[in-house]
Amino acid sequence: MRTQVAIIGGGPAGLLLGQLLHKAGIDNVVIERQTGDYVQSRIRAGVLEQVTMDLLARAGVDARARTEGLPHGGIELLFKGARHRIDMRGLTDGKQVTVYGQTEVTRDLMQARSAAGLTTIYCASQVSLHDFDSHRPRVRYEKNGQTHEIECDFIAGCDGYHGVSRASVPASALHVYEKVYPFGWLGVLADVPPVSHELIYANTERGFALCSMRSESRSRYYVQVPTEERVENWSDEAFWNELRSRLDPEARERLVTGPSIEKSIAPLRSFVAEPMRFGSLFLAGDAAHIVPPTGAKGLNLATADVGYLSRALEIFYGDKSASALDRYSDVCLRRVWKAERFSWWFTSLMHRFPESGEFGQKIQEAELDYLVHSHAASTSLAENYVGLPLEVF
Ligand code: RFL
Ligand code: PHB
Repeated sequence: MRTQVAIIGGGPAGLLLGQLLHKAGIDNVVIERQTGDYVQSRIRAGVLEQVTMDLLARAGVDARARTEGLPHGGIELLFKGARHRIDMRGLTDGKQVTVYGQTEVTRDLMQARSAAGLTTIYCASQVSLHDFDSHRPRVRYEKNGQTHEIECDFIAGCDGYHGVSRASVPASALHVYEKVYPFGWLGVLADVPPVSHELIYANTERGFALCSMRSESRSRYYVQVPTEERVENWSDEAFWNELRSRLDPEARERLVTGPSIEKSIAPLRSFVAEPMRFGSLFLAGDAAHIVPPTGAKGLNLATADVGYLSRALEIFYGDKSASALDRYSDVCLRRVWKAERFSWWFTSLMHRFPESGEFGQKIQEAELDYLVHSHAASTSLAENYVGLPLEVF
């Protein structure tokens, strides 16, 4: 088989890239290790920046996100037992985020891909990347006991943190920056109405908590737990009790509980691999960088990467110029590092760090007090949360 761009990974980054390229008349194939059902069932991100909404529109897959997504113009910060609203819309000239689950984004992209008749190879095993230091790279994989090969012009590595793309690059060509946090998020999804109409990020002496949602009738809640915690140790009742203990009295009163639909623990990590391009191989999304979820930036960074990559490939095929492809890594990394900084800062501000003790808690509370009362500090939080603008090539 031959294609212009072989996309490794059929998560949101790979699928969105495929759709953007298709719109630009660039042929592509997506190679995914899992089944489509598996990809669609992963519960992850929930908050889309305007930049992501604009990219979904460019790809022609924003209809449902626009009608069913919930526009949010503010968030609430809870500390010392009281909630304070950050008016993101007011502080950023009307910008907002859209609460719309990654599962739904993935579903919309999968439907658009199959409606357009584009090739997606699910259940591909032993995926391997070859000759990406040349202009004739190839991807090999096995399916149903047979080995297949795809010849292409470029490979897009959109296969997430554990994927094969980054792992195929010689270690000496990569610089990896990493910070692992000593805690994770225990998350629960439940068909109960959200405790509040906006997201609540809580700093408490028992640790961080987040009240999020997927719709008016489906809630997503998280509590900080030690890294070594196991999800089997958490009954629904234990989870609700812990969440309740981290809320303010009014929210505690309003919290509606119910059986969990999903419960899992996500470790927290900051990670960047530089550069994001090796010859004909381009890394995008979680394959190149991870942020802790506190700032809701992971999916949004992934969509921004593929927004740049699709434009650079359009310029390559349309204008016969490789100049935008040559700038891809630098342009992405500038934005990536700003999101890394923001996510690290917001994580550090909101979580309980075992080693920092009472002093650390007091310092966090003082910073939060400053943050919610200082126009400058609130504006900085708001403009990062709604998402920094995309650079133009
Ligand atoms: P994905 O989603 O991991 O998709 C990669 C795909 O590649 C496939 N794959 C392979 N395919 C072929 N061959 C191989 N060898 C392969 N190895 C892997 C995988 O099966 C998969 O289908 O990466 P992508 O597309 O870069 O997307 C990134 C996002 O998924 C991620 O950044 C976000 O979910 C992070 N995140 C959040 N981001 C936000 O922007 N806003 C949020 O509110 C938000 N909340 C979250 C989050 C992540 C969380 N977890 C579980 C880590 C909340 C949580 C709890
Ligand atoms: C979510 O709804 O899953 C979510 C929302 C905000 C975050 C992280 C996750 O910062």
